[in-house]
Amino acid sequence: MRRKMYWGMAGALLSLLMFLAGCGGEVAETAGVPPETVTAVLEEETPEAPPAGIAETPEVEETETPEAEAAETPAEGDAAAETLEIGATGTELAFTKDQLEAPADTMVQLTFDNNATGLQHNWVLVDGGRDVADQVAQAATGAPDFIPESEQIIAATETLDPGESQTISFTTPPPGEYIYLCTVPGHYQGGMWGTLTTR
Ligand SMILES: [Cu+2]
Repeated sequence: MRRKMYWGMAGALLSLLMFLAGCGGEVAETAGVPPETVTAVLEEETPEAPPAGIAETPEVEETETPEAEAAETPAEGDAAAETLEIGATGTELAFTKDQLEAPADTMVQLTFDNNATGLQHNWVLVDGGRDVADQVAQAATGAPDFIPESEQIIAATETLDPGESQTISFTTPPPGEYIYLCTVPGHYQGGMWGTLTTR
């Protein structure tokens, strides 16, 4: 009875040892994870350096400066820098001045006062001398308000009734002498003209 138990226990112990040995052998074979695998995964996740072509320097657009024009010298005061005054009085076919002077190529203001008695008058500056004034006066006869459409006219007031006044602005022509006249029929021929000298 006791012997059977011994051998039985010994057999069980042997079986246990063999089992443990077997298990240990299996664990040792499967537990080994190659370290190279982990390293390889880590290297793949490392972000790649950007290609050299992407790192281009962004172009800087040249921007216009709208302040440049605004910074120019303001033209304030230029319009009224030069003023001229002329008129007509009574029943004379004549201007109050037969000579005017002004700087050349300059914006000027001219005021024409028609203080005549019962006569319409105007003030018309032509681009030339007496010959040009003759042509304009002739063309004025049939023109509305006696002001003909003409490239030979530099500046003109309207034809004003007695007591009316008008101020006009215009750019004076290059240095020279230019005829001004009244184009109401018969007035230029009666002597209503003068000379503007620009310097
Ligand atoms: Cu007149």
